[in-house]
Amino acid sequence: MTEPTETRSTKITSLYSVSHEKDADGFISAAIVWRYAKSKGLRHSVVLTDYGSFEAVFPKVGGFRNTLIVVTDLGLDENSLDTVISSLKRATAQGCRVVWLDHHEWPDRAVKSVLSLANSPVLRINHEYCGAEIAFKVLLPRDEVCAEMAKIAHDTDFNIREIESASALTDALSLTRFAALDKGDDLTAALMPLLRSLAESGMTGVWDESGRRFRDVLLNQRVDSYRKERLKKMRKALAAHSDLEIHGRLVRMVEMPNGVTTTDMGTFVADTRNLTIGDQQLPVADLFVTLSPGGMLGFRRGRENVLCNAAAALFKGGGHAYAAGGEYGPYHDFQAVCDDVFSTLSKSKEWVITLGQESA
Ligand SMILES: [Mn+2]
Repeated sequence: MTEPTETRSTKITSLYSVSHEKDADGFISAAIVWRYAKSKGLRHSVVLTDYGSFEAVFPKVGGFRNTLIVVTDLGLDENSLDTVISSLKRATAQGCRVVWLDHHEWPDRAVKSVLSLANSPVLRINHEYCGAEIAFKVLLPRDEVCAEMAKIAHDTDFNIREIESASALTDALSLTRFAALDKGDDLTAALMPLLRSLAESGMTGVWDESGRRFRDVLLNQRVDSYRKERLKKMRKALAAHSDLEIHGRLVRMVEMPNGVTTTDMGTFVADTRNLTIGDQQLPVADLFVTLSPGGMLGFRRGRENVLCNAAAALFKGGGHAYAAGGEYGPYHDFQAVCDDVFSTLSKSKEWVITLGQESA
């Protein structure tokens, strides 16, 4: 790749970073991009966003000049393609250059549209790595601080959970996000102090490895109480679960409490130690379905005998075989939704992996 800061006719003077607000991967990607901007002496600004909010971010970019626009850990789908591309076209006509680094699924049309932008756009999509690993490899492959952060992002993005600081950072981001949503605060602003420390000094800037705690005492306390509260909520939600065996697979539905992520709930119910309710021991479900307060459905699996994405496709959604999301819509009665979801799942066998197909 030619240096992103050089274009034929103009000199890039600043960098605008757009990254995923949802998790540690997007957050760490933003920290890596920030370090890159610093290393090149570029003025830097950043916005964290999510799918469905591109319309609030990209049109602004259309007014930029001589700016390197770096998008990380976000895919471009059909829904927002036209808005995003028309803004980027205006930007590149004014001397901007686009670098887009991601690991999600992209429709062909989106790939072609980004690659057809002026000023030699860089587009790297690789499903083997998380977003932060790609940012590290492409932008600052010799930076030790970025190397460590990319490892941490990998641990949380692939839900490996072997690195304590990775889980802690994920929880710190979740609690800040839930608090910002609650108060109507701007999330990028709420996360800026943490992001700045991370970009400046890497993980050691925010996390004390020997004390196994955040350096920010208040943040550390907030993470502790968030975890206690979350555990209580998850236990309560699980106690009110609804089970049904469909096509020989145990399907379990749980109503998501506020302030808990689907990934956390999915990890909680996959661990048999959490499945004792009173003197009853629940089996791990094959397919696990969460219903969020807004009527969104999450799909996770306890065994590799079901396809989460195929189940989610029955509810206007999709994703991976091991994790997917769909939509139910507004609801009042949890049990009525369960009956409805169970009935839809009974009518299709697409989501069931039958014997002999399991390795496929
Ligand atoms: Mn990611």
